[in-house]
Amino acid sequence: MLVGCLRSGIGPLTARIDIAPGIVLWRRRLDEDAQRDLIREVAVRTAAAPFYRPTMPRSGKPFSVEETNFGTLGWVSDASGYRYQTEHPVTREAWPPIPDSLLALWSEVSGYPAAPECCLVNLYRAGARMGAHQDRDENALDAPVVSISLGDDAVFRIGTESRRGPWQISRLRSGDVLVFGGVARRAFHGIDRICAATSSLVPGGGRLNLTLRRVRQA
Ligand code: MD3
Ligand code: FE
Repeated sequence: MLVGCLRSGIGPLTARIDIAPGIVLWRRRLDEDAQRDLIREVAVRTAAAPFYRPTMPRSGKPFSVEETNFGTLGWVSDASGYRYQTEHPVTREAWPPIPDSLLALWSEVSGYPAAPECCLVNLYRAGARMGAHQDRDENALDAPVVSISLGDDAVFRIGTESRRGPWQISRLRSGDVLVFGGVARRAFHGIDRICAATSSLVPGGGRLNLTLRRVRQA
């Protein structure tokens, strides 16, 4: 049993916490080895599909977060709006494939019968944040979103379908996996701040977040 857990990168200290209806937090679901393996898989892919800084619809204001994607569809934002597209907006190349380890994780925790099409990768250097928003650019709203945290701790905010809250604040740490489904799928959420230098995992420092999403109806 222990060997099986270690082999699949599931930390022996992983714990399932039910945060709210539809939200499951798997603390330390990825152990240190699995976290380092994932960092290497990200590095290989971002050499071909580099992080870039998206801009806000209408205002054109740059995000504080840098982004790239893996999978057949990537989420992008620019002056003309939010959308999913098949190519990297700077290189115009197809996005690199989603790592097999993340496809396996999706199968284990999502309970969804079809594979994710998008792995959005968010890079938070010190000072970056993400304002409260809903994820509503997907047609497959019956599929959950699975989020993996790597590197520095983050202060995470999760609310309801109302922009006004109420809010629950929690801390996300390296190796944590969050699953949002059902009534939580349309909840407002955001990253208030990054706790700088709480981890040395990410080259150059900061936090990486990978979110797996099904975009089209299966
Ligand atoms: C709750 N990312 O990329 S992941 C995003 O840590 C995003 O980078 C944050 O929000 C991050 O859109 C939070 C957790 C998350 C992702 C999707 C959700 C929470 C969600 C969709 C519905 C409800
Ligand atoms: Fe989001």
